[in-house]
Amino acid sequence: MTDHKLNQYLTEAKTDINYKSIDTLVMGNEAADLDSMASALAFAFTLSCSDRKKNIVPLMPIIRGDFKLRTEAAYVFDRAGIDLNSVIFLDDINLERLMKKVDGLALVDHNRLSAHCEPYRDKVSMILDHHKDEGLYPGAGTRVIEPVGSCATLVGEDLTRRCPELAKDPHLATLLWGTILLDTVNLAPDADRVTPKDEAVSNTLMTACSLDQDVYFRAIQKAKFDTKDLGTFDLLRKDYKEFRFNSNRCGIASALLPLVLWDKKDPELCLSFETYVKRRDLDVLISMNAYTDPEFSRDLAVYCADPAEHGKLITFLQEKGLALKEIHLDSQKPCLEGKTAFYRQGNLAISRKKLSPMLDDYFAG
Ligand SMILES: [Mn+2]
Repeated sequence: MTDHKLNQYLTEAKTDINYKSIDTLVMGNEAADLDSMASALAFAFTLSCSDRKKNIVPLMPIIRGDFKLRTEAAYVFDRAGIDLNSVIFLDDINLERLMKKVDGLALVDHNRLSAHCEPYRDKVSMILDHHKDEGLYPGAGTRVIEPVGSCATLVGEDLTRRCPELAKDPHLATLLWGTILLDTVNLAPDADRVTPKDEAVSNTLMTACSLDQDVYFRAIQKAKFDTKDLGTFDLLRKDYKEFRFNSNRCGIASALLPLVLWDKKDPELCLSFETYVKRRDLDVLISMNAYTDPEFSRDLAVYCADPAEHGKLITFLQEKGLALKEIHLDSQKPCLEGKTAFYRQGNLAISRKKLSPMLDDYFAG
């Protein structure tokens, strides 16, 4: 660990936030996926290496406890030997107080501030991103917005210009290369994500890693779908969106495992759903479970706080063509007086993006 320059930098940056003013705070997007987090760390490290006098700090815009939910990020960070204690998460700081000491904001992997950061729009000084350019923050001095497969590619390109010796750092390369591989589906042309620039940067980084491309990619991909360390609450909040439809609060989780497997992990699944609903004060909780076993499949779990609502909602969803077929899970007793039920979803085309407007219709009627 002694020769881990990235960790040394992160440890220093974390200590310094308590004493020094911050020249640039580097932040990824709110979803905090691997690309966002890796890009923020690597870009902050690059800026710091290119000007040692500057105090550059990366911030992960999620709480520490949520990091493990991003199982692919946890895996790549681990392969890169990153000491998580040196990484700064949202609950390690007081954002409002910290921002008073921040001079410039560097946005990576997004080019529009999240709602809670909007008050700091005048501080945006740099943007490195691969999403659609929304044309905001014209005052930003550095503005690299290109539709490449991964923001990590732009960070990698930037570091070869700003600080060429960093491209040889095996830990940094492992972090960025893994991110590019995941985002471009292993640089596969048919996935329609990879660009010549992703390939070029990937080739540069690869030489600094002692890893086989296919083996590394498959391991990251496997980690992404690995739910063995996650309990029901983690599975529900991992990829979760909450909606308000005409005064009804509705949570829709997207999970990556079959309900039969979830039932084996948690024999008290119905009760766990009820606890989750009570904590979030929901009227309806839906879990959409998509997985490949061996064919692509979808399951649906529906919890309604009001049992009378359950039948009506299911009838409505059937009319909308979801083709639900009720399944009975081994360990679940008749579930909480008709509040919870589990289904196989025959219509594979209905994702959360399509389900939420349907629910909006339902509650409007
Ligand atoms: Mn991205």
